[in-house]
Amino acid sequence: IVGAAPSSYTAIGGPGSGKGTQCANIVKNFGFTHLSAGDLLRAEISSGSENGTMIQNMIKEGKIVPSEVTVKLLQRAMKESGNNKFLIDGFPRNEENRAAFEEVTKIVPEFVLFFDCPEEEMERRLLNRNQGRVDDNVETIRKRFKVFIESSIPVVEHYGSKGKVHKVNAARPVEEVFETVKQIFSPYGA
Ligand code: UP5
Ligand code: MG
Repeated sequence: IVGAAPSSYTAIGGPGSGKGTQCANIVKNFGFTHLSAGDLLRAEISSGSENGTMIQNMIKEGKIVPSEVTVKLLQRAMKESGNNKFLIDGFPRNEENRAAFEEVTKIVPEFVLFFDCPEEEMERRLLNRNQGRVDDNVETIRKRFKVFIESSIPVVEHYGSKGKVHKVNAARPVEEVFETVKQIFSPYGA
C-alpha cells in the first residue's frame, strides 16, 4: 500500500551472537530491508565524514556512538531504501538510543528478537571472524560485553515489559537458529 506507515523489527544480542548472520537470512525470505547500525557507522568512517574519527574511536573502545549520529544514519538509509519494512540490526543499544529513535521517527518496533548466547561462545566467534574489525580483539570484546550488559539489556527489559521480546537461543548452529527465527516471522508474511 503506497504511503503505508513504516514498520520495524529489531534484532538485539551481544557481540557475536549472530545478529548480522540471521538478519541477512531473514531478508532473503521476508520483504524487509536490513539495516545494521554497526555497518552504517563503519560506512560513515570509510566515507571520510567529519564524524568518522569520533565514530572510529568509540567503536575501538566498544562505546555507544551518540544517538543523533546513529539515528540520522538510520533515517537516511530508511529513506534511500524506498521500502517501509525494516529489520534493524544492533540498535537501539541503550535507553537513550531507543527514546531518540522513537521520538524522531515515531516508529516503535513490532517485536524484538533477542539473540541469547553465552559470552564464551560469542568471544570464540569474534576471535575467529578475521574480517579486520578494529573491535575484534580480546580487550575490546570484553568492553563490548560489559556495555551490552549494562546498557543494552535494559532495552531488552523495556521491550520485554511490553510483551515484545522473542528470546532465541543463539548458541546453536546457524541453520537451527534460523529455523526458530523463521517460525517467529512466519505470521508476519513476506
Ligand atoms: N556466527 C554467526 N552465527 C553463528 C552460529 N550460530 N554458530 C557459529 N558461528 C556463528 O557473527 C559473528 C561471527 O560468528 C561471524 O564470523 C559469523 O560467521 C559467526 P555475526 O552474525 O556477525 O554476529 P553479530 O551479532 O552481528 O556480531 P557483531 O560483531 O556485528 O556484533 P556487535 O553488536 O558487536 O557489532 P555492531 O556492528 O552491531 O556494533 C559494533 C560497534 O558499533 C559497537 O560496539 C558500538 O561501538 C558501535 N555501535 C553504536 O555505537 N551504536 C549502534 O547503534 C550500533 C553500533
Ligand atoms: Mg553485526
